[in-house]
Amino acid sequence: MENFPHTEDSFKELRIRGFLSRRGFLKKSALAALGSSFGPSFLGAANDPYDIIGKHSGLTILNDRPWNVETPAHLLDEEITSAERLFIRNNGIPPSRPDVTKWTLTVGGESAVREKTFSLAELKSKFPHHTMRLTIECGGNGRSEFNPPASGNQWTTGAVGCPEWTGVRLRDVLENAGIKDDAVYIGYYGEDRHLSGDPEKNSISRGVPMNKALEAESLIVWAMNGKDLPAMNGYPLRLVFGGWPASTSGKWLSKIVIRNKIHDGQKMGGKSYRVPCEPVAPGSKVAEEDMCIIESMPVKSLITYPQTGAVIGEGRPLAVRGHAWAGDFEVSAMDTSIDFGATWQACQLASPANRLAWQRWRTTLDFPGKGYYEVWARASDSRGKSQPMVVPGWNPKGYLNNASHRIAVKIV
Ligand SMILES: Nc1nc2c(c(=O)[nH]1)N[C@H]1C(S)=C(S)[C@@H](COP(=O)(O)O)O[C@H]1N2
Ligand SMILES: [Mo]
Repeated sequence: MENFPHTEDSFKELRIRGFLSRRGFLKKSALAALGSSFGPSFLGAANDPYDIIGKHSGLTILNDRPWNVETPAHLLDEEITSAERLFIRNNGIPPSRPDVTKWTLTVGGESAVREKTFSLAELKSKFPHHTMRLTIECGGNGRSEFNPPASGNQWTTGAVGCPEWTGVRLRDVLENAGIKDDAVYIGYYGEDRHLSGDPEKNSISRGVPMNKALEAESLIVWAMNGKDLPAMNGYPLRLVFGGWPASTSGKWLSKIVIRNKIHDGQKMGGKSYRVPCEPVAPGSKVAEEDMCIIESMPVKSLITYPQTGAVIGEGRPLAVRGHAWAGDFEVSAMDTSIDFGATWQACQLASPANRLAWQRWRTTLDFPGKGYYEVWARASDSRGKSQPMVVPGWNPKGYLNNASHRIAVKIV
């Protein structure tokens, strides 16, 4: 199988907007040039907060101060997303060279019975370890397709991944500090600094309601795929809440507060990670009090093989595959169409490795003859909700776009 010679020109409708923005394109070329002479991964000085050493050179850079980097769909084909391919979404300046022997996690807040502080060694020795695959997806993944456009990182489809995480249950740690009866929410604080450099300001401090915090899959982790967390993905400690906007999965974690009200940290209010409580017309102005916090993410899927632009010989069946996920729920059906949604064909769909892990789907497609085709993919969840074919629910910050993923295929 080969790729189209001029994919970017031939398939305007499938273009990746962020990649083609002049700023993004120049940066990517400069880095690619560096990468090609020194090896497959991005370069940088170890532990520089502006360094993304170890990341795959095929990732798409949306911003470098701070780093916001996404993964093209075909690079997400792995069953378990590798460290070098997991997207980066930074709101501030990550800590440089954290001394892990001195790193501590404090649990407190008005609804904690007592304040407790743990070293990493204590966390690892006091509580049972759990290893799980959990899907994290940025609430703004897919933002680039909204019209009128929404400000923020212009994610296409790649702010998602499903690595295997190892750590302790958040529940066990919260219970060790003691949870008062009036607890309703938890909030996190990380050791990254605000972009202004002001030490009084947090770059982000979000959280989840108690029922999500106490789930068996809600983890405080120090390892990803059996190794230390990558520097840009929260080393040495982070939260992971599978299926919820990944902004809840606090990185460089140093403090958790148990709250008697909805956590009011940085990026909990205003338009951040919130959508209109009632649907609004595209371009509407929405008052802050009419915005609701995003919880479980909607059902979604990706085609990870083949890469868009594949060229296939006539008469040859094409094996197609990808992943599907559905927030707090399970994906129950997966279908593909090669005729722009006129007809659909059911795919094979695997069970998740554990709750809140993405699910592998596969199918084999036969094309009726030569020409241009698109493969469209549509996942449905256990509640009967499916992915829409068009960009759903315009909202001021461009969250929750779960429109069907499409790739172009040419039969010759
Ligand atoms: N401390 C801290 N935690 C954070 C962030 C951050 O900027 N600082 N970004 C959040 C957002 S918006 C997302 S989408 C995820 C991204 O996780 P990743 O960079 O490991 O992919 O981290 C979340 N946790
Ligand atoms: Mo995010």
